[in-house]
Amino acid sequence: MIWNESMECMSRDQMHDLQSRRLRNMVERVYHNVEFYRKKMQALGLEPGDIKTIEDLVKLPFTTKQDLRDNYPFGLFAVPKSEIVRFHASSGTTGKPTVVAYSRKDINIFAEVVTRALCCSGVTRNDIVQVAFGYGLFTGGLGLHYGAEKLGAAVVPISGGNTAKQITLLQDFGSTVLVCTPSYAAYLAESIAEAGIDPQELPLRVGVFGAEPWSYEMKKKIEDGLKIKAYDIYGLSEIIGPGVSNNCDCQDGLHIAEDHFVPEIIDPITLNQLDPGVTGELVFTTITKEAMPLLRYRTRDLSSLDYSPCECGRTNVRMAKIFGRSDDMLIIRGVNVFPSQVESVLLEIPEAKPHYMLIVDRKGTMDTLEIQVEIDEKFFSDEMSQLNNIRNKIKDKVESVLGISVIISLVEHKTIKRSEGKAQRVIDRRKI
Ligand code: DLL
Repeated sequence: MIWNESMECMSRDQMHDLQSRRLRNMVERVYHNVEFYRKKMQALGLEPGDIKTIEDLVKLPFTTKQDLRDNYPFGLFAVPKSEIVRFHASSGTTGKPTVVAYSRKDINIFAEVVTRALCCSGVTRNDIVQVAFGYGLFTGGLGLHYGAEKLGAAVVPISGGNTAKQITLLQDFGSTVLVCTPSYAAYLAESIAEAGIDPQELPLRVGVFGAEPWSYEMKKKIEDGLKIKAYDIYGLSEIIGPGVSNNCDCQDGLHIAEDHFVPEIIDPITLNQLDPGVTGELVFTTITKEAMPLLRYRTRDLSSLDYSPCECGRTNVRMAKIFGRSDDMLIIRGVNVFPSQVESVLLEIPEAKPHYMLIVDRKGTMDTLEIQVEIDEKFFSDEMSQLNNIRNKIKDKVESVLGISVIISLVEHKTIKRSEGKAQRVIDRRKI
């Protein structure tokens, strides 16, 4: 079902007009209400009246995560504090968290876009949705919660972790939809198998997974392990949270709620806009948000845009699945390596489980990449030669894809810490 046909299926011309109108209003608002943007625009010699259509986006200044940090906690708000009804924050690995705020209208938009995303994933009001994203400052739990409620589905607000209870509720409540990170879904699939439960017997039918990059091979492992169809949900706190975009049944990219968030792809070096189909950094401008609207927010996520019609009937632009962020990219002996590339290769190998860790180090002047891989117990053997065969097979495949030599360490079942939220897959020990 398409939740909001008028917004998800309008002609490209209508969308252009709607976005342009909303952009004009939004620029006017931030210019008058957010000192940070007024100063930035003045520095560029820009006045709100210079922004007439969506093509004028390129004139506007970018916003970065650093800008949010510099204005911590409330410096970018465009409404008085009395208008704010909720905060979220993303933890960030260093320093203070990034704070985001929502007005009542923003909260309604948040629920609306998550409802659309769930409908895109084939969820209906007859479903029972087990929300295994963390509830709290993270946008995942509450975001999916209100979206599923708005749809009219029944929500099981279990939050992340507590795996034994997750399984009990999957069985006893008969949840039909699971939403969580893909790494946690893989862990749940493993735990269900270990408990001797046949996933075929569970009513679970759909998984809506996101908040971290995951490969197609990971998707297949989860679909096989849980006997479900998996969909990709994307979003980021700065823009709203989950629901910025989602796979439809065609699973060829993720439809963006572009009546609220206007995407661009830029070259991260020259900052020039790139054409549809070309991969670069994804940038969003919020055109309806009240409390903390952002102009041209640089996500660091790498993607491309596809404006061609989709068979599902939605006309909203599709973004390509995100396989990594520019800051996830490891440079090892001068070669660019994305953790998701390694994941794709590993998971094509039947003996490998979807649990791995990349350890980057430097010996002398030489970077090293060790990949720890868990091996399916049924292949674990006391025979050295058999383990060596598996190790060599993995090493050959990974090296041929990455183009650098790697050290493969086969580790025993459960050696690698299981993730209940966003997985940490890289330890970089280089002191650069
Ligand atoms: O992760 C919001 C979210 C919650 C999205 C639940 C989907 C589901 P942040 O914590 O601010 O917000 O992290 C945002 O996570 O810039 C991407 O790098 C990454 N990310 C989010 N969804 C996906 C996805 C939430 N489907 C950052 N695929 C983003 C790949 C994703 N990466």
